[in-house]
Amino acid sequence: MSSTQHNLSSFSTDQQLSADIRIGIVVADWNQEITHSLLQGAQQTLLRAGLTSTQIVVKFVPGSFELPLGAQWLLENQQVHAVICLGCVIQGETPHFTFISQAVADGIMRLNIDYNLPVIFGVLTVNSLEQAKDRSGGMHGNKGDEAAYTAIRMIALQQACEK
Ligand code: RBF
Repeated sequence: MSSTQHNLSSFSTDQQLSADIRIGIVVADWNQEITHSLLQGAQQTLLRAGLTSTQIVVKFVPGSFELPLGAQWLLENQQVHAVICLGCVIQGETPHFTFISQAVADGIMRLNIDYNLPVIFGVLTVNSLEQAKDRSGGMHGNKGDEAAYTAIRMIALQQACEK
């Protein structure tokens, strides 16, 4: 997702969703400068796809480690058809980067399977703040935007498979 070769930020929004669709977004406040830009990108994309703000539920958690539990609460209580998880983990001098990134990826994958609904991994795992900026509205697009697009595609796929 986050590479120089692969940038979905210039996708087309021809996939229109029905009026009863609700999408949750969980945002980690850690590295807020980055994650709130990811949120802006995701919200813009959902609105462009035809959702209204009442169809989008946004909740904040302290850090990326808390994203899976926040997503689970949305799935349990907010009747959402998908959840987008947005975070930014920056490589530091401690092994925290590896533990947090792995835990979040595992937790989010588990939710996908357990709830049979799309839970989107919109977490930047980068070496520097610079790389994070490039991917949250900079030269490599906005991965929040791409995460929202992925949610829309997966909801549409699920609906197509159910027909
Ligand atoms: N949360 C993030 O979302 N991104 C980070 O880069 C990040 N780095 C952390 C580094 C350390 C040393 C610690 C202790 C926490 C970090 N967290 C980070 C917060 C983490 O996701 C979580 O909120 C806390 O560990 C509380 O469970």
